[in-house]
Amino acid sequence: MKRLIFLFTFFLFISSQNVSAHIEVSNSWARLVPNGMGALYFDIQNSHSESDILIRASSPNAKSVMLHETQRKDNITSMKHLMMGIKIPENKNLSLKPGSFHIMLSGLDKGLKLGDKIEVLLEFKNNENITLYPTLKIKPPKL
Ligand SMILES: [Cu+2]
Repeated sequence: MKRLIFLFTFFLFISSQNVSAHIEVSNSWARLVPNGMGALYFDIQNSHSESDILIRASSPNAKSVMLHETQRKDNITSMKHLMMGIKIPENKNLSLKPGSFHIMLSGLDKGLKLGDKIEVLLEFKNNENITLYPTLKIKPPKL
């Protein structure tokens, strides 16, 4: 019981640490590809004087959600799983876009179709979590 109270107090302490919201996410959309796979893209604006890290993403609509970067070497395209997260430099705008950083979705709910929205939670090192509701598309929306 003591341990529980300690954990609870610790949790209160953590949640009272005011993590100011300096991360903004916009223009989110997700590409739906066959076999329950998909990729999520968006712009992240870090308006803080310190860098931040997108640590992980998760979704109730997908079995697996991973941070990826598409890389091209000697005309071979591959995807790198970014275990350490994606760094967002201070006072910078970082775009997750086709051919670059993206969130890989696999095992998407069956029955999802173009135009549907999914729910994705983003967790940052120094910012509160952000929930996105990107629409499933095939091609990037014209911005
Ligand atoms: Cu990928």
